[in-house]
Amino acid sequence: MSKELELASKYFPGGVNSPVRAFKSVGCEPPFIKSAYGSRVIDTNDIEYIDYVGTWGPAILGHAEESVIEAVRRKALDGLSFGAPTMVETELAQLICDAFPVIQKMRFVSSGTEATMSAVRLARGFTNRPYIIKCDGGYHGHGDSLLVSAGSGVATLAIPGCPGIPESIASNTLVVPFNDLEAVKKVFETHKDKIAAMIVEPVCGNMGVVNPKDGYLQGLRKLCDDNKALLIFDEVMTGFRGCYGGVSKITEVTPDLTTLGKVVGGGMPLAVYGGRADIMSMIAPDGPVYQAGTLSGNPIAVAAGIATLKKLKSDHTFYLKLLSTSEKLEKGLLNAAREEGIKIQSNRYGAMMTIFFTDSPVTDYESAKKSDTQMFTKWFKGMLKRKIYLPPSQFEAMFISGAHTEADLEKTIYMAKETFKEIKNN
Ligand code: KE4
Repeated sequence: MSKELELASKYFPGGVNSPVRAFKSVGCEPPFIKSAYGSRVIDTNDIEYIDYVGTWGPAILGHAEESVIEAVRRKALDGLSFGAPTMVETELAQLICDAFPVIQKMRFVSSGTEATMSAVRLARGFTNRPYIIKCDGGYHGHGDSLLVSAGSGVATLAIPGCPGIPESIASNTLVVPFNDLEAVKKVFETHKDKIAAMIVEPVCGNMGVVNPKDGYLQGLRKLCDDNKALLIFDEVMTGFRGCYGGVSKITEVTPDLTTLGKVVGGGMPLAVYGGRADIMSMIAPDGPVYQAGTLSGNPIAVAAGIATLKKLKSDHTFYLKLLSTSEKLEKGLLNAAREEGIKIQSNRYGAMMTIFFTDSPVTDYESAKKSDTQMFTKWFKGMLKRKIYLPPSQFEAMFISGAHTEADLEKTIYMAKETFKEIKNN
């Protein structure tokens, strides 16, 4: 065990502050990162990697982007936190409403988990109904209601996703397969007037990237309308990842509530839930649904978010270049695998992508789980050895940033060829 991991493990479970960072699913030790810039991260042994984790999505501009760093530095000089309203929060809210017309009113919180947890409580408070529908393999943070697993069968109530979650809470969540409108229809028929909302990643990122089938999101909108339930788009990962807005903008499907995180905070602890003003008016102090936070809307985090969104908004070629880079990488990896006779699938939404080690299309969690995770592990280790830092799980997404250069892509694809050559024979 590395000396860093050994010491950290004295203080933190697994030596980490979020489980995926421990690299357990790829059976190797994580490098401890000491700094990052652009498309690179540098570990405590001064090894520099081309980074496709991007701190799990926030680093869309690349790490330590100068306008974001300068905004944080300057704001910090004014003091770190006041626990009082500030005008910078209003400025960020205006930017968010401009990018997400489906968000009329919002509340800032400090993590995506807080955002989805609050959105679920709000949906239950607004509809006065107990049940929530989520998709099998969908991840919405570690709130009790959403950290659940599919029960047996399709329309049954969920079971706790881990110890510590009471059956009484888990059983208020219904789990359906992603991309299966019939299953959602059946759940509404079985529990008609008890369903407050369906929460969905409109493009999944946590079973690996899985895109919605044509008509799926539109179908969810209709089923929720027909059953007077709310539709919640969890865009914590997809927000600003495929355009200067969300999947709701691209598909023109309007959710009642949206959650955001990651990019919107520019790498600082900031997330958002918001949507229809009539629903948000239920939130204290305007309404009876309580939600609060000491560091909610923290001015330093807000300054990072403002700088990030302003940078994304001001460069009209940003997304054109980002999507072209992402497409080139995807094509290069597919060709490299094909040349070595290794069967992979690639699912991509904008600048987030997953390479699945399977020869059949991945359209939901069941098909994602058919991937050869041992082959994924060999791929991951081979690329890490070649200084390419990938997400340490088959069921996560690679994130490409505006800082990834042609040279980064060429090196990544070259190293992928070397790795595919190496792993095909053993
Ligand atoms: P956080 O509480 O980690 O800020 O956000 C939870 C969350 C909510 N919704 C979606 C769609 C998410 O992807 C996430 C968090 N994503 C994971 C990566 N798959 C964060 C990485 C981690 O858990 O360390």
